[in-house]
Amino acid sequence: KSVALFVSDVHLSEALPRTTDQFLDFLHHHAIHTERLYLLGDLFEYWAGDDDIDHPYHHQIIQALREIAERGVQIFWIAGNRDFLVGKSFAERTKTQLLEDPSTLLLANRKLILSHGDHLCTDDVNYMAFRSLVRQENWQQQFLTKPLAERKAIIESMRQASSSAQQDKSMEIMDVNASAVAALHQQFPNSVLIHGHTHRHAIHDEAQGLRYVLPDWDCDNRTQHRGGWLKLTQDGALNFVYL
Ligand code: OKV
Ligand code: MN
Repeated sequence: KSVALFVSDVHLSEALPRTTDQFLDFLHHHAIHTERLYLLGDLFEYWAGDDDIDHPYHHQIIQALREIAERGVQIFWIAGNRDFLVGKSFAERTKTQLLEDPSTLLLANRKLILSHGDHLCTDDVNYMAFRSLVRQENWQQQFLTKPLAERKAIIESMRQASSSAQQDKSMEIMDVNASAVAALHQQFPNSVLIHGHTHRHAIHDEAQGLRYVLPDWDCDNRTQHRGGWLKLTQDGALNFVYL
């Protein structure tokens, strides 16, 4: 039995049935055999609010998470930039503990820093401004007063706008900022940083410490790489496992 599994950027969506099946398969056949499951953001392509919890598509994901939680797996959640509107109702339904970004902990004698990773992309000044706005309690309360259908329409239009703008943006601006990473390592010395978001799956052995970047999934438009997760075992070993 492993100590923990770390997964991010599954981007679950009804439009991606292969990805959905792979994730449900991951929960039933792999996550069930770990002590702790860490969901490190962007599990969903987007989350418009906890009042969308009973949507049949969401219901099957939530049931699967709850099932493994009831069978003894401790589930933890760090919000991504797509599913930051996940709230207490989702946490209660899935028996998941919501964590701050970043969160630090000691597991299998390893000091860990867990983050989604978007907060480290400080070169993307426009995104950082947007992030600080939408992460405000007031802003979210206000946004959540809008009808669900209206919120979904707003998010969908943002997605359409960004899919054309993203092409112009240099790839560099989308990666983490080296100084932001160094600062985090300095704040929590001798720790391994685990994050996702950038879709630049890698292990970085830098002066300040190790950085494990989780792979994104996307099993429907399978291109360069495969999805997977990071596994921490009793001996403190960290290994990627691929679909
Ligand atoms: C994804 C990124 C756009 C980077 C918005 C609630 C809000 C979800 C959303 C909207 C944007 C994801 C879902 C997109 C990633 C960008 C620009 C830069 C750096 C809300 C829930 F605000 F309305 F409440 N979003 N989209 N970027 O267009 O796919 O990662 S997105
Ligand atoms: Mn992300």
